[in-house]
Amino acid sequence: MKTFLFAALCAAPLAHAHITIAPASAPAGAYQTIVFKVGHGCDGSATTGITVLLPDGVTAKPMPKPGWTINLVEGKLATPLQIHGKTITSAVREIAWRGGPLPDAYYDEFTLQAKLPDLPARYVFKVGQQCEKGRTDWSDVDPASKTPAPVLEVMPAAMPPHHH
Ligand SMILES: [Cu+2]
Repeated sequence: MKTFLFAALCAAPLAHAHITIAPASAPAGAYQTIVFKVGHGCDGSATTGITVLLPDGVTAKPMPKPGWTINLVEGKLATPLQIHGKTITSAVREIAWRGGPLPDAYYDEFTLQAKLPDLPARYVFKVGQQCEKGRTDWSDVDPASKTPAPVLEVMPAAMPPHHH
């Protein structure tokens, strides 16, 4: 009985899948493939655009997607980053896919490769969803919100093996 109740509670968010991120956690400093999963449109209207805002400390490249064009917006970094031994002061901050339309009855995924920060923390990826009618901003930091922003938990990188 307890098990059943637990399963039912876990299944509830899937029924209304939002826009979610996978994986939910990844090691600090990794080059990580991140997938944004689009579970439905805006109140039944087909999706025509997805815009991902990269959190401070994260740089990323989008994976091209047939039927969708990509627009990158570069901006100044709040904190300069060291990449390949070079100091980077500006980088892509916003990745937008336009296309579709992706009907509300269908599901799709938008992929990027991110260079994760060395600092373990919860990184919030605000996502804008444009639709034929209206839009939804997945930008609330509160996970209990109706429109929570996808969050990636960056974990401490595993210690390198060493010899005794
Ligand atoms: Cu939803």
